[in-house]
Amino acid sequence: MSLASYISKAEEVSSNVQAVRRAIETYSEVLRESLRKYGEIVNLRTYGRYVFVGDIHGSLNDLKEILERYSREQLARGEVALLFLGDYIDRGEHQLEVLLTLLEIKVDYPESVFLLLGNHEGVNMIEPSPHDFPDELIARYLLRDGLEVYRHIVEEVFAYLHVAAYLRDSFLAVHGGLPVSSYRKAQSIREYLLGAEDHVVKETLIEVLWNDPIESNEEGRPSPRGAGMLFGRPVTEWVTKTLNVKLVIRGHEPCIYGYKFNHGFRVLTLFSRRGPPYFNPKAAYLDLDLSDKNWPKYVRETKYIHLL
Ligand SMILES: [Mn+2]
Repeated sequence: MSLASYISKAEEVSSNVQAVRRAIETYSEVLRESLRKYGEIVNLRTYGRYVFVGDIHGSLNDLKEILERYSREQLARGEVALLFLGDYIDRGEHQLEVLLTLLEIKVDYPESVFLLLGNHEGVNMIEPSPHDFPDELIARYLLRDGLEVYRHIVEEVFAYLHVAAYLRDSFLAVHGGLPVSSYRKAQSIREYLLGAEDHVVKETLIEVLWNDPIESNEEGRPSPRGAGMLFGRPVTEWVTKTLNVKLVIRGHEPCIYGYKFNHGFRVLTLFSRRGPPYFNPKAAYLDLDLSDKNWPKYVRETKYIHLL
């Protein structure tokens, strides 16, 4: 059965505020367990297919088109792992349904589905980028219940999302980009992405969620977004060499064709929703088969990039 069937489950849950409250408790338990088992930086199996999906921003139609192409059986057998790169909410018309659909799939297949944190999924230590998610919830459940559901989602769901996915010799996936401040200093991937071995440094996490690549030989410069940095080619060079990865996969930036490459095909951006307010005519996701030894070449040739 296609994964798009989870959309009707999400619609059913969202139609009743009590059902949403109960579902959030279940999601929170499943996400906490995933975080306990895999850590902030998910390290997965070294074989099989990985499907990377970029920003959805509340676009249920685009998500549906992607989910229709995969089945519950593929997740159950561990043939396919789904990695979502964050920014499920903000701006779209069906932010809650998008979020609930992904969480329902996670509940059923916790070892085959991973949700990364986006800059819009603000956790307690980071102010969410101004987003209209509370407005959607208030319009649906009215002021008191709407704000309560919002608070529960931030504290019980967003707080337990993974920050990155990493597979040595293969890829590193984050929402925004590569931090400039911890580059060349860090002794481990955790220190590089989270700032320290035993806690999370807010400034470094902000960079992971907000940074964008820039085609430049400088290390970095402040981002015009007002948060995070633009990271240059030397940062990508250091990361691919030191952390031993061939490809950095990230979302965060709208692209006309749904994807773009930077830094000599070593940074791939995926944007997986179409239309206003970004007006990109195409959206894209990546279906990577790691059993194929030539996968980096096929990614460059866009053989593994699928368009909507
Ligand atoms: Mn973003």
